[in-house]
Amino acid sequence: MNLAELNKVAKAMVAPGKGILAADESSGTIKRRFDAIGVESTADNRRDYRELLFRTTDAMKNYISGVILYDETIRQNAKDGTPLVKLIEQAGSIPGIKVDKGTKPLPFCPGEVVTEGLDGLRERLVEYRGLGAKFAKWRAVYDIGPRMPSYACIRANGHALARYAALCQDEGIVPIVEPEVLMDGDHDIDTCYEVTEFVLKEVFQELYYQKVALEGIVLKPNMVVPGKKSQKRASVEEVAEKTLRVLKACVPSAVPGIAFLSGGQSDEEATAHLDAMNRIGGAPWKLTFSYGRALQAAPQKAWSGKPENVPAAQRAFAHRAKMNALATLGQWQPELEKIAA
Ligand code: 5MM
Repeated sequence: MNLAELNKVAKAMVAPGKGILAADESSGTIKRRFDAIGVESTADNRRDYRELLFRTTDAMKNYISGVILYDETIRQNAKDGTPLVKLIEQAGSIPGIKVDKGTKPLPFCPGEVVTEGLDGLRERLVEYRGLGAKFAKWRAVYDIGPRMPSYACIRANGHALARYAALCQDEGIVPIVEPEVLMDGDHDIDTCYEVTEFVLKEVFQELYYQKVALEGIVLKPNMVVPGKKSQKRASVEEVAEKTLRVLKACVPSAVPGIAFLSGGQSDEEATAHLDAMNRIGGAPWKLTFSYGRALQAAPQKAWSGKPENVPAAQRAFAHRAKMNALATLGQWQPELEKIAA
């Protein structure tokens, strides 16, 4: 492991004023997204859509430090034959790859899941590195419910995340470590805080046991928010304060950066929360975004599968990328949302 190189890549992924585009929807997820806009999920349509994002040149150059790809996309060429990975590199952005194989039911833990994909991972990492990936991503999922998440779930997922991260570093690839406490359900913000704290403590313990160098990872956590169905809503300030508090309690300062997932927040909420945290300031790590839905919902809707809508979709993507880039600097203002990109 060349720790200096891993640290260099990790720092570039969380560079101030930039963030990560999560475009690693698996086949089932992208089909659901396309269904919502009335587009058939064919390989060509998936290629056309992702190509339009990666060819949003100014936004990619100025605001997107890295792109998380799915296995299909890292092998795909643009319409003119240019590999999609090359488009990302030409924009000065870093290609990465989702390497987990999704979730499976966890034995004896009804309703809970564990992320799989460790078997053969080293070989896949070697192949992905050859295809241009400099970082990888693995997502663990924790649902909040009655007696959930269980300790079995927290331990199994923490262990898998650490095994994945160690393999990545051994192969010279920066691991994005993504423990996602879901915001489904009716729990309040303090329950989210408690579960997030337990999950993060376990993840960092496991990373230590597996000898992962924290200087060479990027953490991708949820923010501390109330469940979507909770009657008790939280202000932007409360979310920012509680998210920062739990991270300070759990994440060592050796970690170069934290790139949040959006998790089902609205586009503007995800931006406002990130902005508020960066306005508070004083954190030992960079705080940025690694959004999927909060970056892509607007361009997907604008595109709707029609070639004539590509410029509008690119404007929508550029706008969200710019808003979130400003949020990484604590310089976003709600009024900026009204100004067309
Ligand atoms: C883009 O979605 C990613 C892949 O999800 P599936 O494996 O379920 O298809 C997902 O891991 C994503 O990177 C993160 O959840 C963050 O995305 P959001 O939309 O929560 O910002």
